[in-house]
Amino acid sequence: MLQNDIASQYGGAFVTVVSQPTITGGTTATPGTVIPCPPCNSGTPVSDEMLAGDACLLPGETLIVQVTIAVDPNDGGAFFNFYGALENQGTTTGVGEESGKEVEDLSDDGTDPNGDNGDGGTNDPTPAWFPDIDVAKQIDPANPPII
Ligand SMILES: [Ca+2]
Ligand SMILES: [Ca+2]
Repeated sequence: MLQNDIASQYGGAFVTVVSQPTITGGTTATPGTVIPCPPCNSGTPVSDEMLAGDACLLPGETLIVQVTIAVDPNDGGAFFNFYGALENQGTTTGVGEESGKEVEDLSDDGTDPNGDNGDGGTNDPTPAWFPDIDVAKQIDPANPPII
């Protein structure tokens, strides 16, 4: 299972899902199927389950799921961390076919699922930064507006 409750983690900054979750890569031969999230397109919170539970990953195999969302970082209900970034973290769980034991892992910021991605630990949320955009204007005294 792959769970990612983006709406709860982003708060009011989450607007909607732009493109449904899709499997875009990985090394497993049995990636399973993704679960479309129709509630996302109606403006209600995104379903946090992204896989149907039919994926099978052997030790060391990977599966990449991509979803595109729209955000409004200016929403008053946005949840920012101490440094001013939105944060997101997915959780994956599985059951060993032979052991029957349940395992779980939280995502780490970066592309290496086995290491710390060069920062922090192995379970760091991924920050999303939105630079400020400012606009200014002035009247050029050499070319004043015609009134
Ligand atoms: Ca890390
Ligand atoms: Ca991890």
